[in-house]
Amino acid sequence: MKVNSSKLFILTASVAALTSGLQSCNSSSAGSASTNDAASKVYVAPGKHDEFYNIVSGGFNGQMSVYGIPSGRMFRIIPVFSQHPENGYGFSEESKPMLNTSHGFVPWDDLHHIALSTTNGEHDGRWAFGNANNTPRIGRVSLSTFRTEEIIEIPNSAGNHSSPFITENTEYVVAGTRFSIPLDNSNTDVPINTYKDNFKGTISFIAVDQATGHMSIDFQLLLPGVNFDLARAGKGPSKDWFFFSCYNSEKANTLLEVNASAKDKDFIMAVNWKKAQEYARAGKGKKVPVKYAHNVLDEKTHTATSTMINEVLTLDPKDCPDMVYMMPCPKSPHGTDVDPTGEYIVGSGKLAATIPVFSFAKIQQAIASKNFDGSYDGIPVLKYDAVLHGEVQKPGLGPLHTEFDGKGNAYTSFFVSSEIVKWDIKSLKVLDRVPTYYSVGHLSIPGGPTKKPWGKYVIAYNKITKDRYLPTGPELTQSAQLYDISGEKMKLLLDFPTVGEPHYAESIPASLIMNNSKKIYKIEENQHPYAAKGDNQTKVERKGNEVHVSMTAVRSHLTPDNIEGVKLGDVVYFHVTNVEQDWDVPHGFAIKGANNSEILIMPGETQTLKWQPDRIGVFPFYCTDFCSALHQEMQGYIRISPA
Ligand code: CUK
Ligand code: CUA
Repeated sequence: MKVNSSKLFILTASVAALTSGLQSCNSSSAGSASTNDAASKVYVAPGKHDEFYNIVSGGFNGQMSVYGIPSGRMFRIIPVFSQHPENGYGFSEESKPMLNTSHGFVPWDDLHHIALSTTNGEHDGRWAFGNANNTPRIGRVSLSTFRTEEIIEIPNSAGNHSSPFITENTEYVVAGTRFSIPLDNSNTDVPINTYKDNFKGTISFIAVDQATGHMSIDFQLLLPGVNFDLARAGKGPSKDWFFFSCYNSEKANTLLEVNASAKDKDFIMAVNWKKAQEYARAGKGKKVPVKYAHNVLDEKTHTATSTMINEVLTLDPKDCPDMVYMMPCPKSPHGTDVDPTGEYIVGSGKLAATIPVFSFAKIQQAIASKNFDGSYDGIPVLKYDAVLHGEVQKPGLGPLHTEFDGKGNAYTSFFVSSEIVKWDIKSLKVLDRVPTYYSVGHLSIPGGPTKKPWGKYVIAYNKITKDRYLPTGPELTQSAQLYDISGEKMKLLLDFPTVGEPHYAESIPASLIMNNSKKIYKIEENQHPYAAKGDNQTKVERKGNEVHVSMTAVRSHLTPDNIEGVKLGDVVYFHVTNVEQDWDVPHGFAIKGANNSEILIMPGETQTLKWQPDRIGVFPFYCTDFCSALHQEMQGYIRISPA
């Protein structure tokens, strides 16, 4: 926030005040569509569907959420790294192991980036990946069930920000550490000011099984102690490469501006991942001891299991020539984005007054000529001028992230000057600019990071909303803004508030979701050990001081609904199976005094609520989800007697 000078803010704010007054009579100069025009473009009539599904990161909320575009309506919150009492995620016995880590149970995180799976560089609607920034992890959400199916922890990492970006066919998801640290298996109790000697950066390449989506860390690159910020894989001609922005090339252990921004340029690191993969296969790597959790949801039992893994294969660029190169990039690059053709790589130096655009063809020539600009910790540095396609001059202040419309245009967000700037990738000419309200972070164009953007809209995710909404206490909502980019000039259509702090988001056509969506879990396929697939299978079983209740839920009763024979000191597990035949009738279950949430059970599945009664008495339980006219009748009692 330091760089967002108040003067600038006042400037944008007054432009905003001006435009809101003028927008209906003078739309083009303000970048806003006229009110009627805008309303008709975002209006989705009752009963009609949105054109795109926008999967938005929840920031410090630790979830993803799903919005309709162009309406901006929120459809669903998908918990990934945070417990979610609404559906019992992270509370039910089945889902708790999903949040296990080498540090134990970690029920919160900070999710910044979404990566939707692609095939041949185009969205395929299979999975959404998200990163945990704080306790390094990657989560994978199924886009057919909208559930988190897998979470893998990343060892030798601290601040998993440069993640989870994917290769063209979702072969790999990457995880680059923001904080360099002493590696897990080294002496980690070192003075912080020995950073330069003891701290390392790493990038993990996580292989994705194409049939199941299951992730495994294939190898990890051991790199200089810079801060990796963001990344993008190449596509088309550059598809074997990955590009990572890095700041703090000074390797300072305190990032007061004088330290971290002392140098004129930081780097974008180019990694030939195909080559890295070959080195890994050829035995060039070294297995090192680490400890990390790998949590997978079983399809048949809907139960997550957590496995601890004890080693990782590391590759050192010193042993692997022609694998990693550094490209100088003006000051503190944040985003690095690759255009749909795969030829242009756009850097965004937060503290630079230009947008550098690199050419993949030139990078290849520079590597072939071996005419380097020295090396950085043994990694060859390419000459800036040799790899540069050109710079967009004076585009705005504080460039962060760039998206593409597939028509040769790039759209870059400017945090400090609160605007989106549209420019031509080939000529580097600025074509248009519109204000955002205010301090925009990421942008998202449907299909924007793929080979085939759908174009049509750009969505800005803003950090600050100031006067856009009535204050809800000192905490205002974060928000998104939708702009029409179908014409030459961008036009603001809609503001919509978001849940949590949105960072990156991706949109795909609703049809992709419709085709892949899973509607029902077949009860015949339910292999949960405590499933009761009909009232005749319900039971109350004692195992020592554990009492397992196999219960059914169906409109409009819970069976059994009178439970006795349980004593204080027992631990009760309510295993509730929803035996509905209709796909859209979930039931809930909650009990008085439980230090837990409810559970929400989809038709065909079994979910378990654990409860330790704290006193003698008769306790009511009930269905929490209004499921039929006899919903209130879905209730029962459990009696707790003295031990
Ligand atoms: S970051 Cu949020 S505005 Cu964490 Cu991708 Cu750039
Ligand atoms: Cu079942 Cu309400």
